[in-house]
Amino acid sequence: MRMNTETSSKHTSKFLSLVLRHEPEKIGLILDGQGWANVDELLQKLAAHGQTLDHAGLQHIVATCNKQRFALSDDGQRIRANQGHSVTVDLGLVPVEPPQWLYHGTVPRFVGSIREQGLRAGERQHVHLSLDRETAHQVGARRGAPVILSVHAGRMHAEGHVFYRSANGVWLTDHVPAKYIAD
Ligand code: HQG
Repeated sequence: MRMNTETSSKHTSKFLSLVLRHEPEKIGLILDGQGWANVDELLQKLAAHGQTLDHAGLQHIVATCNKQRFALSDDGQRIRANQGHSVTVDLGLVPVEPPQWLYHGTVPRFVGSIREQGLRAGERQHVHLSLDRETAHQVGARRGAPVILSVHAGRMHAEGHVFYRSANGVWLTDHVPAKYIAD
């Protein structure tokens, strides 16, 4: 069955997330220290691995991705993921003061462990937090019936924890100790 354009673009976008965040080696791609890949090289390597995409197609994905997962450099010659990496990259994130409360969407099976250990980054470089409950709900719903945890980010910040905001508005921190998660 032939995929329609939207499905195919979503599929390619997911594959881009995979290679730009987690497994660039899957297509022999090399990311620089800040997570950038050369666009021409990316397109060549995607094609060599059966994912044909041209410059216009790539620009379309970057522009229409609902969560603005990708950024092109000003000259358009490089691309990187805005957040979510498991490979070590320096996104040049600048510490910023968070709002008093941020939210984390998860599922019931993780809550016991989270209450004990706090929120851990796991495979990723940071714990991901959302500005509003609705977004956290969507994040949690990827795995099942969502549970939304409220994180006292203002207090964490006052007590020395560092927060960043990614280019697509996700709040990031290294670890959320359990005491900052509201009951
Ligand atoms: C859970 C998507 C047990 C945590 C989303 C989560 C987000 C623990 C899972 C972004 C734990 C990690 C990130 C602990 C955390 N014990 N479980 N101590 N601490 N967890 O995917 O936040 O579509 O790495 O609750 O929209 O779900 O990829 O993190 O369920 O922004 O752009 O461990 O990924 O964005 O899962 O999602 P993830 P996440 P993209």
